Amino acid sequence: MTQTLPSAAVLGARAFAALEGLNRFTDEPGKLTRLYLSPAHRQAAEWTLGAMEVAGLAAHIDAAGSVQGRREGPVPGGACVMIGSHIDTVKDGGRFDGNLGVVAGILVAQALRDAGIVLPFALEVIAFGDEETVRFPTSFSTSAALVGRYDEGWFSARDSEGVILRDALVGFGGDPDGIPALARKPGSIKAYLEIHIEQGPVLEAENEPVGIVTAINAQKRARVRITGEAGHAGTVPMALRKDALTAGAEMALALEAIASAHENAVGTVGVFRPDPGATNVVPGALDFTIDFRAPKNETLASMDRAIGERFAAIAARRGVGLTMTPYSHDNATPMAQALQDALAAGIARTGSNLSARRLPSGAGHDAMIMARLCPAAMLFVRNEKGISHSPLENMTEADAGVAIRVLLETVLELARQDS
Ligand code: HGY
Ligand code: MN
Ligand code: MN
Repeated sequence: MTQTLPSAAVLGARAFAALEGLNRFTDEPGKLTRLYLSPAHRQAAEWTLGAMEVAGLAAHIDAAGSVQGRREGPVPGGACVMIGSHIDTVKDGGRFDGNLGVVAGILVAQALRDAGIVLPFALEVIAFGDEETVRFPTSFSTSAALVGRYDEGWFSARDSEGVILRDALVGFGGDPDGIPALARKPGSIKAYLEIHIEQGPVLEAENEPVGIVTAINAQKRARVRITGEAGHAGTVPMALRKDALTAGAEMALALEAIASAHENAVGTVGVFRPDPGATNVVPGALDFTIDFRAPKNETLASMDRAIGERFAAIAARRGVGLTMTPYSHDNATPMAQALQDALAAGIARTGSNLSARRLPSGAGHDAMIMARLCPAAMLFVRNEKGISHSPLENMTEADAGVAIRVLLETVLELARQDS
């Protein structure tokens, strides 16, 4: 019996119920911390696999730890429309970042199956596992595997406990040797679609539940190590110190000034670890990270030069050693125009009161990696005060439902275009 498609309200309720289940899995009870290849990631991947199977998808956990689900189209092995996002989180993160997009894909597959709708292409849903790259110094490694851009050097990357990625992957049940075979052929994915909370203030300020992403900002990250001289906090005169921490602090403020001086740019020092980290010891070394972003590649390049020059000058004046190790760099990535327009059609079919507001993304997403292989597009959903990467991250069930209904209508729009 063919049913009608579920309403936005029903889809929102289903999404929040599913997120309740998925977000039980954390590495830090009382917080949502689910890092790549952790025990909680494994549990969440198995939960996701089960949810995909209930929705009628043939599912498996792949060699890199992503969960892939597929419903065949008329031509077995034919091209697919892929809906995806990530189920790894930052430390003490929010419930919706990434997770919403995966649940949305599963609910779209379930709704189409329940309505007896046969698409002219295969439908895939994917739950990436290393989008946040919080644990290892990688760069969107699981979506990179799918587009054939996996960096073999990542296998020897170490987390803050010294665990090597290759060992963690094998322990998770992944297969380092199976990663090259994950790469999809050009043309095998017709479209990659991702729903994601905006993580910014625009949609809420304009009272819009959803918006279409035009482009994803360029971003670069690096690990920085300062080496000075450890000493007795009570006896080393200030003029004779080679204090690694204060040198790094001056560099952090320099990054802040450089980012503030470049149009729509941002710069962040998120990790700051002095060594040995004792109250009465002048820090002899410091490890910290820099993350900087801008809408234009040339702006990012100008910031990169300024950072290199300023950090070197600070290190020279203070007589400390400086090592900068870039580990992630992605150019600004425009979203496919035709898919943006398909999302606009999906919005129009969902509600005449909705506008197809288009806006850029300051946050990075797997969509920027998928765009190296296939047309990619994102639908942003309003979230409370734009707060994200925080336990305060929040959104409404109603908005989740509207977004998933838009995604459903967009897939049907692509089917109409294909027929
Ligand atoms: O950092 C980011 O932009 C994303 O949340 N990984
Ligand atoms: Mn995300
Ligand atoms: Mn995130």
